[in-house]
Amino acid sequence: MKLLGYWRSSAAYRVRIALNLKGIDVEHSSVHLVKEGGEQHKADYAALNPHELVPTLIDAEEDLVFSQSLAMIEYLEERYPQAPLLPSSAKERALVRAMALSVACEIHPLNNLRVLQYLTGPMKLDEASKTAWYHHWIHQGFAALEKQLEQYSGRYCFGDNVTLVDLCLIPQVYNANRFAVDLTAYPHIRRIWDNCHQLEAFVNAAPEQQADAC
Ligand SMILES: N[C@@H](CCC(=O)N[C@@H](CS)C(=O)NCC(=O)O)C(=O)O
Repeated sequence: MKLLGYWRSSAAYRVRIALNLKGIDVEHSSVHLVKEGGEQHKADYAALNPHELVPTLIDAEEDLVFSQSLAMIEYLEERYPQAPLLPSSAKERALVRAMALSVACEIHPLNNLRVLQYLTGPMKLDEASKTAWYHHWIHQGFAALEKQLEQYSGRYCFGDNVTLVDLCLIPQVYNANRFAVDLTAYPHIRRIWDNCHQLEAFVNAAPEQQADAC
């Protein structure tokens, strides 16, 4: 299998954590999101992923090329059930997926590179306004998630086992730190960040550990 990603991509980071937790070895290939206007927009990449976003996962054995990090993680979960990332009951799986999607659908897309570029480009916002936009959506999403963590978290986001929620949360926190968001109001999020970083799978998936980090 081959994962086309980028060291700072939160979505690729989610998949890297899943691969590490499950002990799956894949080839990594870098798609530079900024160089020369972004390699994700080049014709050869767009032919693989018409959304022009990373990651893309290729499983040549299955003649499969697809996008969307959560679809990739669910695919890995089905093919490699070791170190499960979803709980065993339907009720708990629903709760885990809902929390994970609250990061992946309600926070991440609003602060994605192309959205921020659109704000400072065609919409003519200055850097301070762009930063205010970024912080606004992080705070709105994290405040809601913090309440859910109050109810559901244990050592990790959902009880004492790592789940899909942690795979979504940790890259989002990494990104929020990069944009200097004050996370003081979110003690559960900060605690879970610390706990996840006790695990090699998370440490090794971090952007700075990737071969294309610069
Ligand atoms: N929902 C998608 C999001 C993919 C996505 O937004 N990837 C970002 C990096 S985290 C990207 O490629 N951005 C490039 C751009 O905005 O041009 C997923 O989970 O895979």
